[in-house]
Amino acid sequence: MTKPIVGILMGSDSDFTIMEESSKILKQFDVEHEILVTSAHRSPERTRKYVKSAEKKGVKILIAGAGGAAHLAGVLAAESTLPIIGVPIDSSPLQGLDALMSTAQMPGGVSVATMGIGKSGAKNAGLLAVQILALQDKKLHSKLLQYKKYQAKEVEIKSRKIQTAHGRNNKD
Ligand code: RP5
Repeated sequence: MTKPIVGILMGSDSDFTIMEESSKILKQFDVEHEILVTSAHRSPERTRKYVKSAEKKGVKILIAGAGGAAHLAGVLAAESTLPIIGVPIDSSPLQGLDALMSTAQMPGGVSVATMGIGKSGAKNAGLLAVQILALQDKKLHSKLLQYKKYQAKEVEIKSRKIQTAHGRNNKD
């Protein structure tokens, strides 16, 4: 196995169904990554140790998903100069709004790129990681161009299906 360039962290195993969306995108673009559970609050020492070891082994970007009073991304940003992408998870009674605020409202001087709440946020976190890496990687850049083309084609196909069904409805 080659070395991971992206680390996907999450505060609890209960976040995995959301955070696997980041992993799916990275797999789609053949970006080596590792996944682990570590918590800013429940395992602060493990979190700190991981950041230091990740930097040493060549990880370039960290994605952090957490719910509730979500501080995982912020703590990683405090401990590291790597780009940190935060994903707010809708795991609390406040449905992720608390996590969104906690992740986004960082003090000036400590930067976290905060995605939207939940699955689409996790997907976009993976995509943003790919886009950052593509700045230095032509192959990845051309895969991104293909991805966008495919996505635009899919919209056309969906539109055609709706238009066809609508045409049928009009004749009924
Ligand atoms: C947060 O608390 C985790 O990121 C998770 O979203 C939430 C609930 O964790 P569990 O109680 O399910 O372990 O720290």
